[in-house]
Amino acid sequence: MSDDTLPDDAGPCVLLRAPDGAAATVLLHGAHVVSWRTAGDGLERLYTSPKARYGDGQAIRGGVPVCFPQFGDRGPDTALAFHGFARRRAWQLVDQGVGEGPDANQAWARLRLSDDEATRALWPHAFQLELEARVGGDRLDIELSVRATGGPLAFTAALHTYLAVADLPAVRLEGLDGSRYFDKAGGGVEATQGTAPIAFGPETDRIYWGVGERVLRLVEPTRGLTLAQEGFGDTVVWNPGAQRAAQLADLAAGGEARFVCVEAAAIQPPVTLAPGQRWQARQRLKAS
Ligand code: TA6
Repeated sequence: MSDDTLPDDAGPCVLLRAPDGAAATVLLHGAHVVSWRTAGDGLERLYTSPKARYGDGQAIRGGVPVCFPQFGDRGPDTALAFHGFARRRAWQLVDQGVGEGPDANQAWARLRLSDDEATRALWPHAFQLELEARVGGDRLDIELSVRATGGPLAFTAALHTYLAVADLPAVRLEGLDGSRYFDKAGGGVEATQGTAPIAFGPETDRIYWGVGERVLRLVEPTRGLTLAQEGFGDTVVWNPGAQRAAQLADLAAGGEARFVCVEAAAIQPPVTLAPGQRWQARQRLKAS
């Protein structure tokens, strides 16, 4: 998906174009990054479902959903929607530019979601959430920050990144060996990852605890991708497999073979902020 293939109901978006041709598309709805193309090969590196639903209140299947103020149903308030409300709401564009900041070759945009009457009805807290996306060369960096603008805050959060893959059976995820994980698809048990890279088949749905700043590698026969995270302690790995995918109305037939979610997450412990305090965390993707 790119700006010229976005459906009309996707709403307003920000187009990021770096001087070297790398590009990304960020919807104001959910501050949702729906497309990332690297410089040179112009290959789409994110998966966004052709059957994704857009518009007010929708959660888009694919791209980079922002989960806040809870990841899944693991959060401060179990009455909140699965993965929270941030991905379902319209954000504001604060600023965008090219060639400033830490990398002069990157195009960037910063979007913001602040509490309002509707969010306070769901979650009675004052907050300011910001997402900054930076694209250039073979890289996409996404930073999420949260400021407690009223009282103290407690939340969980994630960047639920859908990485495009050519052929799921040939994909391997390296770098999580020895990590403890919660195996949701495997019956809700805790386990330890062995030395073999992760392969995909039936549903994989795992939260790897305390991954911290370990660098992960998504390996395919003809391409690869390096993932790093800062400030996010946990990593979630999800692919629905064929059986679960068949129950997801916003996924096209065979769609599960086109992506793997590798998500930078802050789940355990939840993030706690004192009034006025700010938390920030990043996911950095580098294609090869
Ligand atoms: O991150 C993995 C997960 O929490 C899975 O349990 C799975 O349900 C997935 O997210 C997708 O959730 P969604 O609400 O977007 O359908």
